[in-house]
Amino acid sequence: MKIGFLALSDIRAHDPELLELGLTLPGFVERSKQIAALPSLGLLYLAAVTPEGHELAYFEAPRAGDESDELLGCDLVAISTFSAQIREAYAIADRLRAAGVVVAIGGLHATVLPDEARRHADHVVVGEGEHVWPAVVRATERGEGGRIWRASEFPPIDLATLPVPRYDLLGARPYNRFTVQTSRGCPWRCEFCASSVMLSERYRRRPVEHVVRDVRAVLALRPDAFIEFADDNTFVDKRWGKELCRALAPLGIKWFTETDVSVADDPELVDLLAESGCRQLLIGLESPEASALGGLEQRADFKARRAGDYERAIDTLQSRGVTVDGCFILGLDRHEPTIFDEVYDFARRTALYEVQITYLTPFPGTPLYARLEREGRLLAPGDWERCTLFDVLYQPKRMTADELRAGFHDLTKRLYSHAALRERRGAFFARRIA
Ligand code: B12
Ligand code: SF4
Repeated sequence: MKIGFLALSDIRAHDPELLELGLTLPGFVERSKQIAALPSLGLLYLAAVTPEGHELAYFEAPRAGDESDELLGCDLVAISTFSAQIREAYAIADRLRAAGVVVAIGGLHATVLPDEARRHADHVVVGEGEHVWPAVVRATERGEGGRIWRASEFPPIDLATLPVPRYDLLGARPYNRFTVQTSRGCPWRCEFCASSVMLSERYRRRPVEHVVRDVRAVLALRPDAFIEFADDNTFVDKRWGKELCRALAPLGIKWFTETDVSVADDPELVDLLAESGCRQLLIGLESPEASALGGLEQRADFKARRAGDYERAIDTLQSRGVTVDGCFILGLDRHEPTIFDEVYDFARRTALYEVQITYLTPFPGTPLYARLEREGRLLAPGDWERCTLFDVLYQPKRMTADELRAGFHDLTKRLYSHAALRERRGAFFARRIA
C-alpha cells in the first residue's frame, strides 16, 4: 500500500487585532518564526513502526485546501490532530474518503473526542499510537472496516522500545528546528493542561543512549540542526537529567526544552545544562504571584508552592547563559485587571529573555473545560478552531472578556516592542556570568 502521513503545519490565531500586532512586533515575529515550522514527531514515530512492505510519504499542509494532490493516490492516510486545526483535518479527511482513500485520525483532539472524529475517519485512535498503528495498517490491508481503537486495548508502551523516528521522510523541507523526545507525560496535573498528559497517565523517561541515538540520526541528515525536545517536563528526575546533559555535551548541539521551575534547584544540573548546549528552557510560570496560582496544579499545588522561587530560579539559569522563556497565562480566576502590569513588571525585573503570554484556554477533555462548562462560563462551546491560546473562549471571573482582550493586546505591545526587548536582553547579557 501507499501510506501517507499528514500534519497540519503553521500556527493559528483568529483575533484580527492580535494578528496585526503579531506581524509587526519584533519579539513576536522572532518567536513565531522559531516555532511555526516543526515536523510532526508523532507521525514520524508512526512511520517508524509501520510494518514493512509499504511505500511511505510524509506531507504537511498549512491549511485545509493546501494539501498535496499526491494524498489522493494513497491507500491509507494518517492524520494527526490538535483542537485548533481539527475542522481543517476533518475537511481534508472528508475529501480523501470521498476519493476512496482510507483515513485514520489520531492525536490529542481525536483522543478526547473520538466519536466526533469517527464521523470523518475510518479509523480513530485514542492515545499513544505506536502499538495501535501496525494493527490499523494490517486491518486496512485486509480490507476490514474502520473503528475506534484504544491504546489501552494494547500492552502499554515501553519507551525503551521506541525506534528512531523516520526523520528521513522529511526530505529537504526547511525546518528551523527538529524535535526529539526524551520523556512523555508529567507528574503534575494542571487544570488547563492539554499536553501529552492527555495521552497517558504516567511520566516516563527514555534511556539516555536512545535520546543520543535519535539526535545523531537528526544530525546525520542536518549536521547543524537545532534540537527541540518535544517533552512536557524534561527535568523531573534530576539524576537522569544530569546523565542526559553529560551525554549531550559531546554532540556539540544547541537545544531547547520545556520543564518546570525545579530545574534550577540543583546547581550541578544547571552547570551541566549550560555545558551541554541548552540555549533555552521554557517554563510555565503561569502568574507572577502565588496568590493567583492556588489550586491550579491539582496533585500537590506545585505551582503555588513554587511561585516564591521564580525570581531566584530565573536568575540562576540566566546568569549561566541558559535563557528562560517564561510563560504566563492571562485570565486566571484570581486575575484582576492589574495582572497585565504585574506580568510586565515581573518580566522587566527578572530580565526574562523570552516571554510568552497566552489566554487561559479550555481545551476539550481538560478539567478546566469541565469546570467552566459546569459554571456556564464557556462563550463558544465546541468552537475548537479557536483553541489557539490566543482567543478568549470563556467569561473571566474578575474582569470582562473585553477587558481581558484589551489588557492582553496592550501587554503584547509593551512586552514585544523593540525598546522592551532591548532592555530585557541588555540586562540578561549584563548579568550573564562569562
Ligand atoms: C511541536 C509542537 C507543535 C509544532 C508541530 C505540531 C505537529 N504537527 O506535531 C507546531 C509548531 C506546528 C505546533 C503548532 C500548534 N500547536 Co503545538 N505543540 C507542540 C509540542 C511542543 C510537542 C508536540 C509533540 O511533538 N509531541 C510528541 C509526539 C510524539 O506526540 P503526539 O504528536 O501527540 O503523537 C502521539 C499520539 O498523539 C498519537 N498520534 C498522533 N497523531 C496520530 C495520528 C494517528 C493516525 C495515530 C494512529 C496516532 C496519532 O501517536 C503519537 C505517538 O504516540 C506540544 C507541547 C508538548 N510539550 O507536548 C504543543 C501542543 C501540542 N501544541 C498546542 C497548540 C495549541 C498548538 C497551536 C494551536 C498553537 C497556535 N496558536 O497556532 C498550533 C496548532 C496548529 C497546527 N498546525 O496544528 C497544544 C495542543 C493542545 C490541544 N489539545 O489541541 C500543545 C499540547 C501545547 C499546549 N500549550 O497546550 N505545535
Ligand atoms: S506542569 Fe506543564 S506539562 Fe505538567 S501538568 Fe502542568 S502544564 Fe501540563
